[in-house]
Order: sequence, then structure tokens, then C-alpha cells
Amino acid sequence: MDIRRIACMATLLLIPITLANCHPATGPLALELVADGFDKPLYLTSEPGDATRLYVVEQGGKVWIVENGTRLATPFLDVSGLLGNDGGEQGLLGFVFHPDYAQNGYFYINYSNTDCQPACNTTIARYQVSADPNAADAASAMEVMIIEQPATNHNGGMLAFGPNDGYLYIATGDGGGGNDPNNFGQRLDTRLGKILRIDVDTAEPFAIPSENPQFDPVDAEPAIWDYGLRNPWRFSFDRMTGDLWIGDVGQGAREEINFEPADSTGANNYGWRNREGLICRPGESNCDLPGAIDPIHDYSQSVSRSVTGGYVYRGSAIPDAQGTYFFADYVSAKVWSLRYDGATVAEFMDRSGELTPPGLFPAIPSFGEDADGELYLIDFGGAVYRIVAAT
Ligand SMILES: [Ca+2]
Ligand SMILES: [Ca+2]
Repeated sequence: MDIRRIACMATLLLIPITLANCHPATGPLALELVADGFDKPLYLTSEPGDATRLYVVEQGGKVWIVENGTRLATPFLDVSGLLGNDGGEQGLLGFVFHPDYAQNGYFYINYSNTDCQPACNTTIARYQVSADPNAADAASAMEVMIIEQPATNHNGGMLAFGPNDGYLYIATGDGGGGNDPNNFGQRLDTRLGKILRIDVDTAEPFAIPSENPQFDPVDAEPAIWDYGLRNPWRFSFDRMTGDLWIGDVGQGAREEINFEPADSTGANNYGWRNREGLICRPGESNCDLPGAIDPIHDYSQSVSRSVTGGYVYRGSAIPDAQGTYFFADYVSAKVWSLRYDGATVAEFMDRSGELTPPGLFPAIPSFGEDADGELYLIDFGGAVYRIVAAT
């Protein structure tokens, strides 16, 4: 038993009022190889309710099923022919199952299409599984949304369904270039620099939820949920609470983690391009934005260079990690964890010694979460790992 745990137990005995903040520190963790040999894997998920089948998403457009530790011979989905670009920050970037996948067979993807002047635009599309549960029906594709891209970088990519409202959330970047030259992050007449929220169940291709934020400008984009984001490449919902955690990649100074409580009504301004992390964006003089929300955690690019947002652990295999948020850095492959109670960050820990993949190309593009709430780490060099308690 380590010193933190002893101190915590002593505190619990003496001062019960601190109980909420006195969680035993998570013990040592380790990585367990799940499968290897993927080509630029950048995401992992599972069907709702079935953690025995993992789906590994490759940037080049293929999605592979790993069943009980073995990769199936043919991909579940192959959209490589639909990609106008599969390098840099473009390609197949996001994948999510509909919460009712077992009934309707729908899933959604986010990719860079072949309309590439000046940069390949983003397509959000719906697909359906075929009669074979191991193969998607390529002919089922339905375009949900196009997002025009002024530059190849900062495309966002994450797709997730809100656990409380059932709406589809879509992360977009500011469109790219450097320092958001068109101020898309703060502008409300564009889908860029946002987290969007749409209803994919009551109309095709989608409807705007009636309780989405109402903005003053008449030309405001109605799908906007949050704005002021630079490149929220990976965000996640805490499956237990519904809180939203956003990793927003910084420009040249700060990387940041943003927290949005489950009872938020949207229209949250996360500050970009005026603010970068907890500071004024270098070169920006107007960073006193009324109502802008600062991250709960930021770090300097002298530490690492591109944050990879992760997940709050809600699995059962590592009981003392319950409620702990894990995140990483794509460039440095550092991994950290922290806890947040809505007011204070606690138990910030550098997990790099335990959880940095041992590969030769250790970039970490993403975490994954399965139907049981267990977490995975993706090595862009080709491997996927499960996070486990060290034995
Ligand atoms: Ca872009
Ligand atoms: Ca921010």
C-alpha cells in the first residue's frame, strides 16, 4: 500500500467531510497487447453491449473487427476508395455506432472526401451493417453532412452519441491554417471550430434538436453546440455522468483539457482564437472574452505538443481507477491521469512510465473505450493495447 493510500485512509477516518475528494490513488497500471499489425490505427470502439468484438479504425479507410483477440480476415468496412486524402490530419477520422445498433444496424463515419480544392472536405455519413454481422453494407451509405475545409489541417474528427440525450455530437476543427485566420472558432455562421449536435433519429439526414442553443445572429449555424475550439480531435462523454471531456489541440503554446458538466445547455465558448489554454494566444491582445470557459487543465508545448483527449474510466477491471480521466499527447506519447469533481483537479499523475507503448513509433492518436467501459490505447505504429492493473 503506497503512501497516498495510507494518507487517504487516515483522512477518511478523521475528517469525513473530505470523503468526496479522498479517493484512493489508482495503483500501478500496465498495457496488455490486444492486436497488432494495423496500418495507422487511430480509433477503437465496440458495439454497444458487446465488448467481445472490438472495431479498430485505420486512417486509410478500413475498419477491422478483433474478436476474442483475433483479427478477422476481411475488414468490416473499407472506404479507402472514398478518401481524397489519407495522410496528415485527413482520412477516416471518426466512427461511432448508433446506440440502437443491435436493432437498426446503423453506424456513422467521418472522413475526408474527394472534393479537395483547396483541401478535401469532410463527410459525415451513415452506414448500415449487412446481413453478415462481420461486414458493413457499402451500398447503404447516406450522406449526413458535408463540412467544407479551407486547409488540410484541423478537421476535428470525433463522433459520439450523448449518453443522456441520444444526439450525435461532431467535433470540427477551425478548418486549419495557423492561428485561425478567418476567426472560425468565434464565428457562429460556420460549422468550423465547433462541437455540433444533431438529431439523426427523427429526420433524414438529420434534424436540429429544438433545444439546441439559440444565437442572436440570424445566420448562425443551428447545429452548433459549443464554439471557440481549435481542433477538438478527441472528446468523450463520461458514460456514467454524461459529462463531456474535450481535448483541444493547441497552436504553438498550450494544450488543453476542457470539462463540460452533463447539465450544460450548450453555447459554451472555449476561447479560441483569443485564448490558448489558460493564456492569451501569443500575438492576440484581446483575450478577455466575456463568458469564455478556461480549460480545467493545460500544459505547455515545452512538455508535449498535441493533446489526445481520452476517457473517464468506468470499467470494472481496475476498481481504483473508477472516475479517473486518462489523456495523452500524440507527439510525445506521454500519458497522464487526473480526477475532477466539478471544481478542483486532483491526483494528476504522469502515467508515461506505465502506459507509453513500447513501439518504435510511439505516437498516440487516440484512446478507445469498449462496451464494458474498459479503456484501450492506440499506437499509431500499428498496435492496440488494453489498459490493465499491473500484476
Ligand atoms: Ca481543415
Ligand atoms: Ca480553450
